[in-house]
Formats: sequence, C-alpha cells, structure tokens
Amino acid sequence: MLPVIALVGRPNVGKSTLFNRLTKSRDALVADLPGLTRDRKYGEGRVGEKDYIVVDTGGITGDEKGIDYEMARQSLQAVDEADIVLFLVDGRAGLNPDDERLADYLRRKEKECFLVVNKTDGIDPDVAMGDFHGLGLGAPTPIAASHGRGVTALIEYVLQLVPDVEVDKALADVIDKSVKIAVVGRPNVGKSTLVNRMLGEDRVVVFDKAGTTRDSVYIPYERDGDAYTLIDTAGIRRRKNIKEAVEKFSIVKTLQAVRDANVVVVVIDAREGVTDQDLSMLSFVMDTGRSLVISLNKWDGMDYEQKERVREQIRRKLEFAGFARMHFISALHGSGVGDMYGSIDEAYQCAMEKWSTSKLTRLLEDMVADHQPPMVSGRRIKLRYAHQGGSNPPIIVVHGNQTDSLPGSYKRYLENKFTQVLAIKGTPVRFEFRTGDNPFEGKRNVLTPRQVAKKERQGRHIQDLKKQARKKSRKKK
Ligand SMILES: Nc1nc2c(ncn2[C@@H]2O[C@H](COP(=O)(O)OP(=O)(O)OP(=O)(O)O)[C@@H](O)[C@H]2O)c(=O)[nH]1
Ligand SMILES: [Mg+2]
Repeated sequence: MLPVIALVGRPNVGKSTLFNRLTKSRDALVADLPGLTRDRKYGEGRVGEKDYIVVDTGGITGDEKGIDYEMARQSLQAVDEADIVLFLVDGRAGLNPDDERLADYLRRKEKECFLVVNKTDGIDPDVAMGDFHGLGLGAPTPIAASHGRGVTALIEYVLQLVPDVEVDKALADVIDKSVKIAVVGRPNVGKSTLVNRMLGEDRVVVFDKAGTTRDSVYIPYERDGDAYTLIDTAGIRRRKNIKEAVEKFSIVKTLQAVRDANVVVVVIDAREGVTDQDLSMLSFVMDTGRSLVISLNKWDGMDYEQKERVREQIRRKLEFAGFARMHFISALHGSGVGDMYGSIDEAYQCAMEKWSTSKLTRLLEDMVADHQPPMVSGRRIKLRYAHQGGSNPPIIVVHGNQTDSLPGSYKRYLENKFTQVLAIKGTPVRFEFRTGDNPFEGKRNVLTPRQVAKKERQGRHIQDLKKQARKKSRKKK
C-alpha cells in the first residue's frame, strides 16, 4: 500500500509548487474525484524505487470562519489520512501567527509531522530557519521547492520513516494468488451492500484474520473453487454492523485500492444517473490501466422510462469505457450480482493473458496484408513485428520504420483489430509504436579508396553491359 504524504501550511508558502515538483516525474495522476473540493489534489510520486501518494491542500490559517471553516476542515482531513505531514512555512516571510496556530493543531495530532522551511533559495538557510525552531515541531528542514533544492533528500528521509506495513506472510500468499477486486464509487452508491452480496452466503472464508492491512480491508475468499480477494474501501468490517455503518468515503483508500487491484468494479447509482463524479472515477481507473467492470446499482424498482433514460445516458457518456462489461444490478436484492463474476473472471484472464511474439507478429502481418500502411514522403511505412510488453493492462508493442508518422486512423485500425482478434474484453490495452534502431541511421557511409575504385569499376562494367545490350537490340531490328 502506498504511503501518503500530505502538504499543509498557510496560503502561499509553496505547497502547490512542491506538489508539482513531487508529481512531475510521473504522469501526475491528479485525481479529480468525488468528495474532492478544489482544494485537495492527489498525485503519485516516486523517489528511487519508492512510490507514494502526495496530497496538496488549500492554504489554511487555522482561524477560518463560515465557508472558510469548511474548506479548512477539508484540508485538515488530509492530515488524518496521511502517514506523514509536511508542514510548510515561508522562509522569506518569517514566522507568522498563522504558522503558530497550525503548529499547535499539528502538535496535538499523533502524526509524523515535519517542519519544512521553503523558499530558502538565495538567502541564508540558517537565518531563515532561526525563527521556526520555537514551533515545537522539531528541527526545521530547509528546501527551495521551486528549484527542487533539498526536496529529494527530504522525501527519501521521511519515506524511510513510514513503517513497512506488517502483512502476515500467509495472508499475503493467499492474496497474491487470488483475483484482487476493488469495489469503488462515490458515496452512497451501495458499495458496502454490494461487497457483502458479492461475498455471499456460500463463500468460503480462506483466511480468518482477514483485513489486517492497515486501513483497507482485504477479504480473501473462494467462490466455486476460484480464489478472490475483495479490497473493501467502504470501511465495513463485519456483517452484523452493516446496517449501522455509515459509509466513510476516502479518496486515499480508493486510490490505494484501485492501485492494488487487478479488476475494479465501479459502482454507479442508476437512480442518480451517470454523474460527472462517476465519469472522473471511471477515467481515473482507466488511467491506471486496471481491468474494469461497471455496475449500475439500484436497478430494482425503477420504472421503464427511468431505465430508458439511464440507458440513453450510458450510450452517450460511457462510450469511452466501451471495453468494459456493464451490469444492471440490485445489490440490495442480489439480482444480477452473481453474473458479475463472469465479467470479472473474463477481465482478469484478458488482463493476464500472454501472447507469443510469433503470434502477435503473424497477426500484424495479416493486418498489414489486408490494409497497407500509407506512404510517407515517397516511402512506405514498414511494420515488422509485434511483441507483448506487459500485462494488467496488456501492452502490445509494434516495431517498424517511421512509426512516428503512422496516422492515428491506421493506429486505431491496428488497435481495434488486435483487440478484436485476441478477444480482449474488460481491460484497456496499451499500444506502443516503436521505430527500430536502424544501425545505419545517421551514419553517412564513407567509402574507403579501394571501395571507391571498386564501385567505379562496377559502374563501368554495368555501362558496358548496357551498351552491349543496346547494340544487340539494334542488330535484331
Ligand atoms: N523563491 C521561491 N519562491 C517560491 C518557492 N516555492 C514557491 N514559491 C513561490 O511562492 C508562491 C506561492 O506558491 P504556491 O505553490 O502557489 O503556494 P501554495 O502554498 O500552494 O499556496 P495556496 O495554495 O494559496 O495555499 C508562488 O509565486 C511560487 O512561485 C521557492 O522555493 N522559492
Ligand atoms: Mg496551492
């Protein structure tokens, strides 16, 4: 599970600058997810081999009232979800009463909290930090977020303090061998009800101490002899508590669960229709490349017109997730829930499938024979072979010449054809087009004097042959 680092501090101290720097090395997976105000941003970062989630929060003073109070509360919630809090202050502005108020708040939290003095570029760090020792949060660390100075060392240091999650070896083994399913969706779409339905009466609990991995609950079980693990993001632990349990929505848990899963079930409340938040959840899952099953819940008790309206919405809005199977279910009554397993299994198989290079290359050759790639400045684009570059999601790498010039329409032709012929369903497929290293590229062939002489001789010889041929044909006439 990824450690979570939250950035907090009063306005303008450089939190977003630091956030951007930390997520820069990756495609910033900036999640615009349900429950997210404009003021919290989640991204993934990496130092060395270590991945982490970083949360940017809106600046707070600790003295907010009214609407501002609500916003501040949201920022502070990020603190609760984090493993590590970086409390940023401005080394140029010096100590500020707001800093003191926030420090006070953070001191009372039992969190690993680090005091970070930003904007120390071009000033004496010791002088800049002098003010802040008194905040009672330990020795400050100087950085310059906008220049990246001190940033990597800081992150490496704090990450190493996050204790490795203690996972029972036996449990980890069981989970590893199973199909990991995350059930996600915005609040109140019925995730907990669905999770319990999916577990069902006839499940075999294969591990008694289920759910020991920090916040999210991992429930390994067997169904018809197949091994699954449900990653529960809704925070429901025991069956009997279901009724009282208030679903606690957590973006961090959602991000972590999606990342850990093989197959993600996105639950949408059919009665509410397909909302923007559902769409951002879907595109987030698609960005991670996980397999996807879409479940439209609360399908029971909807009248014909309502159902038609939702169907129409789906056609319009969910086209971009067309690779995913869709299920109309009632988690409450259980209708349609069992059928989801067929799609989950299929999506998992397809995501994990291995294809040989010879098979993929043969398919590529067939496709090229059916429909040639276009010419580019007088030369035909050549596609030579294809190989598999990864799974979950499957990656198909097509090698050739001038692949940079392949038009989008031709790429789509290949992508659709591969997906169709390999019968891939339920998982996105990634395609890469690479121009092979041509060992002669960029090197002018410089001939040695002997080669030049030889070439001339050959040239003369060819001229002679041509002359003779012309003479012959004249004689014939
Ligand atoms: N000189 C210097 N300026 C910086 C540094 N980091 C950030 N800044 C500047 O400080 C200003 C505020 O930076 P932001 O990253 O937007 O601050 P923030 O904490 O996200 O602000 P809010 O979101 O409003 O709370 C910008 O003009 C940045 O360019 C730094 O290391 N050195
Ligand atoms: Mg900001």
